[in-house]
Amino acid sequence: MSASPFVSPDDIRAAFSHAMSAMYRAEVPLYGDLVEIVEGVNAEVLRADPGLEANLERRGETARLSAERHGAIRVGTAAELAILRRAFAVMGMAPVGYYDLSLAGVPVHSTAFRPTDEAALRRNPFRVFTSLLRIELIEDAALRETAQAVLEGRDIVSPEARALLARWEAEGGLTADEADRFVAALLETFRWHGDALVDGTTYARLHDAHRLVADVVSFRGPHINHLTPRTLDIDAAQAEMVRRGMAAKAVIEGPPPRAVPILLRQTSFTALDEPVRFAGTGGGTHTARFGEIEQRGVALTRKGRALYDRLLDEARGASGSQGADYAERLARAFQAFPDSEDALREQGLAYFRYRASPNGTVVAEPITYEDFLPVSAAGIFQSNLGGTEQHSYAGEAAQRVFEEALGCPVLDPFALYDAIEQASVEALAGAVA
Ligand code: OOG
Ligand code: NI
Repeated sequence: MSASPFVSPDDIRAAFSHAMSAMYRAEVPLYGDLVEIVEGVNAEVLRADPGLEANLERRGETARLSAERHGAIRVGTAAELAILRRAFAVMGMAPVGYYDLSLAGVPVHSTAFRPTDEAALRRNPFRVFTSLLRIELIEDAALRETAQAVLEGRDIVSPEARALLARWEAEGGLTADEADRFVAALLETFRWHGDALVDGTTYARLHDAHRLVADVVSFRGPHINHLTPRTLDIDAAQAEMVRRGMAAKAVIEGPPPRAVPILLRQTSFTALDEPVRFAGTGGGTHTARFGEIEQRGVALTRKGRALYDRLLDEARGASGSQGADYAERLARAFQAFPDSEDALREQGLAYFRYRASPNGTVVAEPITYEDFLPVSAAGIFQSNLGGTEQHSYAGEAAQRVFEEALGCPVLDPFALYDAIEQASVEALAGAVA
């Protein structure tokens, strides 16, 4: 077997995820505290439950746990989205899923760039929630034109990153040295710059249209706005955040606490006020970057997801609100969601991977959810925009427009989980035959 001269996309992704984490830790020291809390809680959970530890170990999840995180960025134009799609492809990350957030009053739509096959996920599951500004939702035509001009005048990817990207596309890979240079050059795209591209008056007008519009348009590039480590017990991690005096979000997004975790639970601490220098003269502060933690559970089938969506609606009520009794309402609504692995499997609500145990019996293991949740994402956006203003956009899902900007269709997450489950069934049939 001749060795490939190229570094695997999985290794480039792992290096990139590591570099992002180091950069964000330096930019937002509270992120380092969050990582520390999560590591402490995870070690404690594993110590208290050796069965869980063995389970995660066998599924190859322990190794990925401490390296696991997701990030989020926001871009302004179709061209920016398209070049990032190409850059993420170098790292084995493809766009999965479509999230329309306009209905929640946020003028963006989004996808998640992530690895898609089992081996790659096990190696490093780094994912980036990527949102595209829907500039047409800025009502003031003059402001819309100003925003467009600012966005068209910036280049978010450096010449070096572009050159290496072109090389990867032409040669089908990068050597170790090129991969190192690519990671370092692409990292610059996501760095925070306190010097704005716009003057103070323009910033204020963009901010009045929507805080998010100011965040996307005013700066040199799509700074990483949070990086999220994965915890095994989000309630314990949240309690520790509060104990340390972090401004944690009041409500944990997603399903209630359960014996068998499903999908994704998330919480965050509110964004920092950071100093900004405006073009020309003057300065101010900008609120954009924050910290978040997440706990991941089993992926749900279409049927399971429909039940989740229905029960969540029920808990939120007609107003879609999360009032003081929300935790109670959520728990009550989700009593209708079966809470054992057997019931989830027998009723076809969740995805499982099947394998033969050493004594020949078949074991079913939950397949981890790798994606995001639109209602939760809207809650995370809102809690971190710093304000209380309510917007509503008559947004209808615009998936086709998004995909045109992206340059390809997004992958269907259900199809990916189906394929993983199906492959395990076939491998099992092969083993028994
Ligand atoms: C993304 C918010 C969504 C999540 O984990 O659901 C998100 C953003 O604020 O840009 O990160
Ligand atoms: Ni997030």
